[in-house]
This record gives sequence, structure tokens and C-alpha cells, in this order.
Amino acid sequence: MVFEYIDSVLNDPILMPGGNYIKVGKDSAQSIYLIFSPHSEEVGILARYLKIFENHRVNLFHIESRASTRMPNKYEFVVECCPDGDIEAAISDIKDLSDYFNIITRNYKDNKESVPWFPNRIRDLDRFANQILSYGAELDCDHPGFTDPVYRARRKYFADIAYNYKHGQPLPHVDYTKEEIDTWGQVFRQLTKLYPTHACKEHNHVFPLLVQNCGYREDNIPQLEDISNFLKDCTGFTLRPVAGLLSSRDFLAGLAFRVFHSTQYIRHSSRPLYTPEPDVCHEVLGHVPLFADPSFAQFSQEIGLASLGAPDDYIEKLATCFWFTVEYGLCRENGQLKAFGAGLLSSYGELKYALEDKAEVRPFEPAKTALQKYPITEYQPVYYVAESFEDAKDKMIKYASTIPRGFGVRYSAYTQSIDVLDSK
Ligand code: HBI
Ligand code: FE
Repeated sequence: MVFEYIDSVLNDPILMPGGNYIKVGKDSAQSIYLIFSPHSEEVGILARYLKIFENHRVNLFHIESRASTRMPNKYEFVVECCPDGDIEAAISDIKDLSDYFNIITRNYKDNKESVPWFPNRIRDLDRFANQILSYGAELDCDHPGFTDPVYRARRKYFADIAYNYKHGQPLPHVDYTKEEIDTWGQVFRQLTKLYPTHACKEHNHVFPLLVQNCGYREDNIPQLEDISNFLKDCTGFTLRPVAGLLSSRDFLAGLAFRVFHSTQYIRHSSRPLYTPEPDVCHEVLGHVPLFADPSFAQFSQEIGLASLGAPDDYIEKLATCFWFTVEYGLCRENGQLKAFGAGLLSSYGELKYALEDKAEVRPFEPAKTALQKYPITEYQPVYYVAESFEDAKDKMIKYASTIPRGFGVRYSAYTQSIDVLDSK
């Protein structure tokens, strides 16, 4: 299958080699991109294309021509347009004139032929910053901090850090207040009592290193920058600050680049052992230790790679696999169940429940696990057990190959970008 190099149209077209850049209008969030290569090299072919847009009253924002990477000695046009007028009719006419045709759009649901946009380079993740689904600075009315103006102002401060963060910058240092550190201390004290007996060996291996290198202490909330540097040395994982929940598609895409979106604020002090959303305790105590493990890091990245450009129903399935592994996963060590999921490792109550109260467990089997329904604010009705991270990773890769997607992807660590492969 022929696949368009998505970032080359969405980013910096002016920098493209061989491209002639003509800016004809304003950018629009609604833009769709058409890429096509004419049948013939006849003089004035561009005028014929432009006539099509005019006839169907489709507004154009941007046009460029460039050498085709698919067909030697041919060229192609990239048109950014507004999906107004009779865009369907325009597309049909353009196809009649073209050897090659493709559509790229954020609103891909409107068009069965297009591939959902995905980040191609690590700095494309900057685009997720303002795509928060919930929380951030806006709290629901049942959030413990809802009526606390000081807490709300604090949340706005954290949300602004995340909105303004750009790839490559150091993660801003935060001076946590005494109240915040007290809340952290209570969570830290409770959980670290359980880790030796309840957490998997990988978590217990890394935790002392985080104490040594990243300031994990009862009286100190570790800084994301220190953690990110530590993880980078271990597995290449890095952290980015995030203001609240991202869509599953965006959140999983980060993992393809070994980037974990981490919140930096802490839960409200009135309920130290409860949070309705991820907070710094959940990220730093639950997630971070495992991302320092090479096999786990690779497993996580595989879920991320599988998600790039996948159809919506498969994003949901991958998010469910993520949920029952990275968030709530159990594993077996010498016949005993242990926890590796961050949702468990950051919840005193559920960590005990999952391992001590004969909760229902099943083997992790991506095709089946992907269909499991789950609650997000209660204890899980069932937990899935991974044999090992290597085994879970192999199963994930096999499952990913069943996802209908007309192309394969490979991550290049040298360029921190995604190579799109024409066939799987
Ligand atoms: N967004 N910021 C953030 N943190 C998460 O842990 C998170 C998310 N969005 C979705 C999500 N987790 C998952 O539960 C899956 O949908 C991938
Ligand atoms: Fe989480």
C-alpha cells in the first residue's frame, strides 16, 4: 500500500526539500490535506485542479508541489483545504485526474479512506498539550478539591506548566508546599510498607535506585526532571508534564516514542489515600519504577507503536490492554501473585485487595483481555496475570499484527521519529 508521510504535510512545509511553498490563506483546525499526483505532465495541470476546487466552492489554505517519493521523476501536489463546499465532489474529480491520491485529516471519521493523524517525530507530541479531556485546572463538582480556591489556583499553576512545555526543555522544577509534602508523605509511608511483599521484583529492584538518585523520600516529592533523566539512562524513557487526562489515542502515541505523560500536581489533602485522577503519587510511585525496566519499557512501547494510525475500535482495545497491564497488571513470581500495575502500586487499598482477597484473576491474553469492560473509579472486578514482561511483549506484538492498518511502523531511536513501512 502507498502511505503518505504524514508529518511532511502537517509540519513546516516551508522546510521541505524541493517543495514550492505558496501560502494562500489562514490555517484552520478543520483543515484536510489532499495529496495527489497527476496522470500526465501536461502544461497547466495545476490550473485544471484549481478549477475543480473553484467549481465545487472548496476554499484552499495552502498549496505546494514537490517531487514524489513514490514515483521517480514525478511530482505531486499537497493541498490544505477547508472541508466546505462540495468537498466530496471535488475529491472525486481530483481522483479522475490523478495516479495517486490520499487524504489526511484530524477529522478522519468523516472519511473512510484517510489514516488518523499520528505524531511522526518526538516534538510532534507538543501538539497534545492543549488536548486535555478533563481535569487540568477544571475540577468536577465531586472532586475533593472542588470548593478549595487555593487548591484550584494551584492546579492552574500546574496546568500552565504543562500547556507551555515544549519537547527538549527541562521539566520545570516545582517547589511543593508543606501541605503537599505532607500528603505525599502519608501516601509514601503507607505504600512503601507493602512494596516488599506485594510489588513485583522489578519494582523492588528499581525503587532503592530512585531513593538514591531521584530524592524519593517521605519528606520530599521527587522532581520530574530528575526522574526523567534517570529513566533516560535506564531505558530511554522520558517524561513530559501533562495537565490532565489525554485521549487514549494521544496518550498511547507518546509511548511509541518512549515518552510518558506525567501529571505533576498532587491530590487534595483532605483525602490523602484517594484520587479520582492520576496525580504525581500515582505516576512517580506507580509508573516510574517499571519504566526503568528494559523489558517493561519495550512492552509499553509496543502498545504505543500498535496504536499509531489504528482505527478507533482498536485504540479502545489497546487502551484496555494497557489498563490491565500497565495500570492493573499482576504477574507470578515463584507461584505467588505480585503487582506491577501502577494503579495497584499507588493504591494501598486496592494493592491489598488484589493480592489478599482472592480477587478473580485470568491470564493476560491480548485478544481476550482487550474486550474486558472495566470501571475506572472502583476496584477492578478481574485482574490479568502476565507470565513475564517478555512474554506479554511477544503476545502484544502478535496481537498488534492483527490490527487492520495498511502500513507498519518502526521507531528510529537515532532520529526519535517513526519510520512508516509500506507493507507490514
Ligand atoms: N492521560 N494524562 C493521562 N494519564 C493517563 O494515565 C492516561 C491518560 N489517558 C488515557 C489513559 N491513561 C489510559 O487509561 C488509557 O486510555 C490508555
Ligand atoms: Fe496511570
